[in-house]
Amino acid sequence: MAIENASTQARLSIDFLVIGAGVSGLACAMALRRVGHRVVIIEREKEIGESNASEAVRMPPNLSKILYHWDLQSEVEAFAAKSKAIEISRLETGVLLGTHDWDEEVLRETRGEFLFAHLGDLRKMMFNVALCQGAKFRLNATAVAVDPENRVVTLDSGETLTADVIIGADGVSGLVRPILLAEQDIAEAREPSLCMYTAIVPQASVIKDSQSKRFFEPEVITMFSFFGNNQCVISHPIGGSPAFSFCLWRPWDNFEEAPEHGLLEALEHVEPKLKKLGSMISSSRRVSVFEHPSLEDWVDESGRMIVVGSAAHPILAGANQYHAMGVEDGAVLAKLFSHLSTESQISDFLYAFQDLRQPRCEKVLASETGNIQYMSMPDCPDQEMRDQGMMALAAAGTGLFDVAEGGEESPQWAEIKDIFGYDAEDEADNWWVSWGLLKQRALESAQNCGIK
Ligand SMILES: *[C@@H]1O[C@H](CO)[C@@H](O)[C@H](O)[C@H]1NC(C)=O
Ligand SMILES: *[C@@H]1O[C@H](CO)[C@@H](O)[C@H](O)[C@H]1NC(C)=O
Ligand SMILES: *[C@H]1O[C@H](CO)[C@@H](O)[C@H](O)[C@H]1NC(C)=O
Repeated sequence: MAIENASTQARLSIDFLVIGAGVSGLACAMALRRVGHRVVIIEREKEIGESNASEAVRMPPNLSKILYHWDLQSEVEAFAAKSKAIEISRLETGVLLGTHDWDEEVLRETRGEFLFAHLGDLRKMMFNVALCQGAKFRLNATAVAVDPENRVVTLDSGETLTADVIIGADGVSGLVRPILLAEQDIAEAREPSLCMYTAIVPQASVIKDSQSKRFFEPEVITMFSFFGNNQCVISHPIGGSPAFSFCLWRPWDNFEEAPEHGLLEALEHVEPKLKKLGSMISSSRRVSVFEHPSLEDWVDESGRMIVVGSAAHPILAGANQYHAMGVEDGAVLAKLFSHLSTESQISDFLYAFQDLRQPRCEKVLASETGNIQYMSMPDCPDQEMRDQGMMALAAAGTGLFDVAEGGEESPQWAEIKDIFGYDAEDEADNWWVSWGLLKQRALESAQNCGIK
């Protein structure tokens, strides 16, 4: 496995303790090992990826770009399907609103690819790489208490672990986020606004059916997006053990106890091909989507504990950027800590991490929330305008996000370029050059002058 490539090694190596081996925790572990820090990861699962084996993950160009930069292109290609296009239709009628081919512009400009896979496959790959890089895993272990002041984590077995920095990568309902919320007197959200139904259908069932098999053209892996009245669907093939992913958002409903009824109700009036696909779903998950309050401080009062991934900046479930934000977090954190040379920089770097990541994550959250609202706009004059506009582009043979002849770039396209093209590691380098380096020089010259 090719995991080594030239990256700056930190002059001072320290110990990180990561709580949670989800995508963000694993990304932190991989990235920090690459720059020479020691990492221990605590994970409740006995085997990485076992509980997420049948969940789909969409890896937008920002995410794939980082993994490629870490020399993992062939590992990723072994289990991911490359998306070539997006197709948008009305959910109720199947009327085509527009299409767009990704490969030309997006991929050239963003240096990544849009990939679809099983979440379990992605996590297993990241786990294996982190293990080869020397990260230490404590599987089948649950963190039950954290003492940030003394940097001690207690496991369910009673054992305690210590480190220089604790990273809370344990999600929105984990152990670490509530500690930060409490320090800041912020109440967690209780009222769900949306729910998401998600399911995976085996490829064999889909291609056996004459109506559904068009969803599965191996030559052109397409993301099918359905805009409906108050609900919307994103569906696409996924690589690895070939399957088809189905994701539906609708206003929060009362079917928590019996999700199959909620999905049936949601699919009652959808176009026939999708309805057929829905009938092949044997088990689905229903996820409540909350609008979480934003954490003001991602770094705990001790200056030695930080949150990443959805523990820091929860994005609505199923969003394209859900896992990408966690991988970006790992890339930025490690880029900063590659410059570590004295202990006093540790909390500076953690605060710098927050400064770099918070505005980006807020922008992405707003964009992703806006996308779901745009896709599930209730039938109304604005919705008609949206659909007419898209159909006019399609009739003119223009891709949805293309600049029309003599026209201006569409706002959606400008936003997609901005979100997909962000270079997490460049951002961290810029910070180091402008601020970190300045401070380090000041520190060194103070030391040279004998000032402490
Ligand atoms: C992975 O599985 C666990 C356990 O079932 C679940 O709590 C978690 O939400 C899943 N992860 C994602 C990203 O859905
Ligand atoms: C996991 O941990 C529990 C106790 O915490 C133990 O009983 C069980 O045998 C462990 N399972 C494995 C596979 O190690
Ligand atoms: C994601 O891609 C967009 C568009 O290319 C880009 O602007 C953004 O910086 C990328 N994000 C990351 C974290 O690389």
